[in-house]
Amino acid sequence: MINYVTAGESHGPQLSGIITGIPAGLHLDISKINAALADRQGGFGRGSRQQIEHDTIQFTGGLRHGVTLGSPLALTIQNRDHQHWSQIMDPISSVNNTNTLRKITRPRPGHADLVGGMKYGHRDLRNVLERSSARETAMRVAIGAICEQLLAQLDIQLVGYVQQIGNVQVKEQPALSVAQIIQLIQQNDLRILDTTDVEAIHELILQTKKNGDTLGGVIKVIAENVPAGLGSYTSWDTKFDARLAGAVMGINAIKGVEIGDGFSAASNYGSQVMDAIDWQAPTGWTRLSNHLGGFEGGMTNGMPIVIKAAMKPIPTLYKPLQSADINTKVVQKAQVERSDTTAIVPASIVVEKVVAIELAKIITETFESSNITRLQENIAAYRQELQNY
Ligand code: EPS
Repeated sequence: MINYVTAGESHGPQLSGIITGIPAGLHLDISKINAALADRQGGFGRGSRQQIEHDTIQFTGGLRHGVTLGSPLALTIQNRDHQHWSQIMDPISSVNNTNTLRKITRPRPGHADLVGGMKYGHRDLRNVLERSSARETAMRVAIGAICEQLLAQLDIQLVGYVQQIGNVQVKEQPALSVAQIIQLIQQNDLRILDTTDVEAIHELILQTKKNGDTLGGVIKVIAENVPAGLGSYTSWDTKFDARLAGAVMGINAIKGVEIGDGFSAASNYGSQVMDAIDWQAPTGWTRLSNHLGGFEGGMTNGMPIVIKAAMKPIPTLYKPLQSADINTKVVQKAQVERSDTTAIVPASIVVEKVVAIELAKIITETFESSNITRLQENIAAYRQELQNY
């Protein structure tokens, strides 16, 4: 079964990741992992940090000649910006002059700064900010890109894209396949389907930046060809939709998660929300619609998984809100740190990769998966069995 852990501070020497449970024998395309990392660095509305970083993945365990060994994969991404922070963020040596530490004492509302400091007893809130920074998501994207390659070997595809930026809702185009969505969103720097509003959104982001403010948005992920029956209705903690929602909520700045029609289903009649069942040869069981986003009883039902995430605006404001100094307790403006105006585009890649991780996790939990060929055989046999149920 897959598990992972990440470590590393935003301006520390590097990000590290360990992932266990990836089957042996999986040929990894390293260029695809690096492409995902480059995509996460892009998007309109990013700050200047991304001009410094050129995220690439290094393997220091679990891989031989590009093929997984079944042992833990050890991953590294360098923080190039660390060279400008080498004294401030030195893991071992202390600095002589504490004025050079770039201490944070005026917490930013909406960031982890204040509560993190209170909980861990830090008097320099940089100790909180450095880890709560969304820089960490680079490693989750690398791990998700590995999981996505595993899923591709099982004929499962997924994509994450942007549906809304600030209050601008992008027109949806119904019944697109994952491949068609990928093709469309690669043609603009907002990862949106319909380009009518690209200029208006660019203008909105630029104006927001000028105002010293930030923007959030809505992300949608679709996963196709997921076998039915992942997760279980038998106990609350075995329901896969709940796990998936939890993992997506675990991404920085995500404040809402919706599966299928989600909140809007609450105001419709049952007859408008349930997906009628059909059986067709040779594919077998299906549904005539997908209001429930690929889940019934906490289990995948074979329809595409549709999950949406609401991202709040970034809490670092160039025109800061009221805060108070943790030492003097004097009420004054929050501290300003370099940041992005919006990170909705990178976040759409992060949500996609986190969904990939959770899918790979539940699959390797459900099926014997020491070796990729055996896993492929197991899943093919299982799909066949379901078709004839
Ligand atoms: C972030 C603040 C900014 C972002 C960072 C997330 O970092 P810096 O202060 O170094 O400019 O660039 O995101 C990344 C570094 C990244 O790779 O996504 C924050 O406070 O969360």
